Amino acid sequence: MTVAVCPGSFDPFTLGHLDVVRRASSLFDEVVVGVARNSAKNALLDPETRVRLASDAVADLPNVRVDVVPGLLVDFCREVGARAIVKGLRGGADLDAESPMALMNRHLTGVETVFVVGDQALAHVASSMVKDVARYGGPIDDLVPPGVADAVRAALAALAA
Ligand code: COD
Repeated sequence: MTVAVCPGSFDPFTLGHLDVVRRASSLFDEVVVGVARNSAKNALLDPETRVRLASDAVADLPNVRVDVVPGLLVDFCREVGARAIVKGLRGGADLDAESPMALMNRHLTGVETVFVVGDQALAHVASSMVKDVARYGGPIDDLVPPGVADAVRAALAALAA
């Protein structure tokens, strides 16, 4: 059985992420969506909320589950028996950002990274932009799976209170 990990901050989980996970689920027997910490980013949503929202979004994919990555991604991959990490590309900038991570992860344990090109119709969708649009009261409901927009607005409101 081939297992792959789809990692990300997922702060929040978007339709772009869902597109990548769907593609991975058609390539591997089992896919574990790994909610991880990116030390370069300050998360808006807590890990439990990110796991819940991602789990709801992938509920119709029987070979996909969601879990927290507590530390290094390569350790998590080893723990779940993953042969590959799957990442999504929106364009050249993503490849530039992802290549050093893929090389570092391979250096650490030999795990390979597989890149899938995402749906061009979602190439503008990024968690950071979704949060920014929401922060200024813009509509984000058609950029994220059901339930995510409300959670983002609630977290932003709590931050402002
Ligand atoms: N279309 C296609 N792909 C997309 C889209 C879209 N619209 N939106 C996002 N993606 C892809 C991104 O390119 C990325 O591959 C993935 O989805 C996740 O994106 P984010 O933004 O949620 O997650 P990142 O980039 O912040 O994730 C970085 C990690 C958390 C995976 C990384 O920091 C990590 O591995 N952390 C764990 C600790 C560790 O091992 N660090 C060393 C890493 S070398």
